[in-house]
Amino acid sequence: MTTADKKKINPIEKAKAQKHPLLLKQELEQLSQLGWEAMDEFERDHGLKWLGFFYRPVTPGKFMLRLRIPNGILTSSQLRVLAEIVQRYTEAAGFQQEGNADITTRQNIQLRGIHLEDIAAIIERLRKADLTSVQSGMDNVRNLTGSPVAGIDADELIDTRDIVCQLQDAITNKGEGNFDLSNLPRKFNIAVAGCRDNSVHAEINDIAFIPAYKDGKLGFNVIVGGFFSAKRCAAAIPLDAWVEPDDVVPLSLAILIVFRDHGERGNRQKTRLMYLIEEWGMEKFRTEVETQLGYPLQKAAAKDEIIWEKRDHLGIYSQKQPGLNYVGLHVPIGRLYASDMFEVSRLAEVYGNGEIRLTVEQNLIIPNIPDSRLEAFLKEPLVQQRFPIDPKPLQRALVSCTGAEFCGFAIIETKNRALAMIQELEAELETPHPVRIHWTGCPNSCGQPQVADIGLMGTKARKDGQMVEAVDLYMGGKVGKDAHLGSCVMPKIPCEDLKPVLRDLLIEHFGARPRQAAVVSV
Ligand code: SRM
Ligand code: SF4
Repeated sequence: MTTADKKKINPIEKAKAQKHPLLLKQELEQLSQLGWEAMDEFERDHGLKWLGFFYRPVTPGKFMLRLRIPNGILTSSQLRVLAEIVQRYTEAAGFQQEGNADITTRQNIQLRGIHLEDIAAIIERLRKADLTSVQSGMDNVRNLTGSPVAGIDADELIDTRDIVCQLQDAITNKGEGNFDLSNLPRKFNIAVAGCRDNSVHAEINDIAFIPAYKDGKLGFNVIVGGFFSAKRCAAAIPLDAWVEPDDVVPLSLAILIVFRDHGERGNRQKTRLMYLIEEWGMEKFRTEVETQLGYPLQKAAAKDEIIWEKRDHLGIYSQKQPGLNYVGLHVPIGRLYASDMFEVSRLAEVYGNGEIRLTVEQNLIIPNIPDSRLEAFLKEPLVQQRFPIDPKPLQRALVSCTGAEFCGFAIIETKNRALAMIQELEAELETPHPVRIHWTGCPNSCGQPQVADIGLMGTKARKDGQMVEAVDLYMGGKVGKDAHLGSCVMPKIPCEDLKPVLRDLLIEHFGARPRQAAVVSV
């Protein structure tokens, strides 16, 4: 990068320099009078994302609201507030069914159909419910992920809940908005793993904390710079640092400040943290972080404690608290309707202690169900009919990004297609174990195809002289211990030709058998 290049700043930076987008919070009344059509384009399309409201060119006038759910943990009353918000928009959003929401690949929730004139009231409602959507998009730290079974897992190493909440409070100024940490050069992801199975996909975060023992003490090794983008994907690399749990917040803030003050602000395809680390080299990066932190970092522990295969947490598990269980429910492609959200809230209250947890596989967990209540819980219609605890193996591990239904970047439709195709494949094949199939509608990789057994990334291909919806097919992604990224093995498969390709792959590589044959051999 030449000095001249470094001085160039991109248009988003210019707009941010003119007015900090968090200031929009004070102008919501005027904006609602103005209407979304007349709003300044930057503020509508980008600025409002600082408050968590995403303009959707696919559904103009109906915004998406991205929450922050630290560590993926929320209460039944919080979920009910979200259900009420979404329920209002059933008609307005033009959904065939009632208002909807999605569980995201960062243990988070997004709501659809929001009107500009309701934003101020929604922000106030969220505040009263101890929720926030602030800084959930654009040049901000995204939802902070942590072990979904923190504090309840009998085998956990470090309870990540408090750490993640403290970090969220520091980054967002307790949900009110933090001017100091909301003008980063680009988006930023942080994950804190507390168990042995890398339930947060540590390697794809800008900073990840991974449990490790040093001199008999339990803390975290730190890896940095992981990211996916349309142009490049990189796994995080060691910072060569080990920290105690109390150091997670100060170290994260120090890294964020170094990134904020020194990160590239030119070509937005090259402004993620990894580019700064590469420009400086890890030694200089680490030294700058230490200077910002005000004390030297300890060297990394020789090994970390990620020694298990990744768990999906679906099914029934005894908690570390005797007599209590957590139950993981499968939410097909993460899609929730208002009625589901009300029902999940009710179940969490009637059978558990009102707590609900989300996973990066877009599923949910209801914890704290006493042994004596399990049987009744499992008979509930929502568990029996909508969100099973033991779905079929292909459906079990299906993940999908938003895709063309709501996302302006999408090259293809994902969620509905993914679900329909998996149902057809389940009908044709008997698969001995789950196969993690991840769909993502464009190369931005929100659906993380690089961590899947089979990843499908939206693209276009030419078929019979026509451009058609297609996928690049990825394989080899490994999660849990020894995690590594998969790569594209088959480009440009038209979606209409995909099913037989998947069928063959499932048979050749994952032990699937045609159902007919399975019946015959029995
Ligand atoms: Fe993402 C942009 C959806 C996880 C990489 N992502 C977008 C936008 C905001 C684009 C837009 O404005 O339309 C999508 C909103 C669509 C919508 O209406 O829902 C979007 N991303 C999602 C979600 C909802 C996918 C899902 O269905 O679960 C996930 C929300 C997470 C959250 O709760 O905050 C989501 N996005 C991810 C991940 C996965 C992760 O974090 O583990 C990645 C790859 C990891 C990473 O960021 O390094 C990811 N999203 C991107 C990128 C590429 C970033 C880059 O450096 O180039 C974009 C485009 C951008 O930022 O310019 C993007
Ligand atoms: Fe949208 Fe592309 Fe992300 Fe899917 S991968 S949500 S299509 S930006």
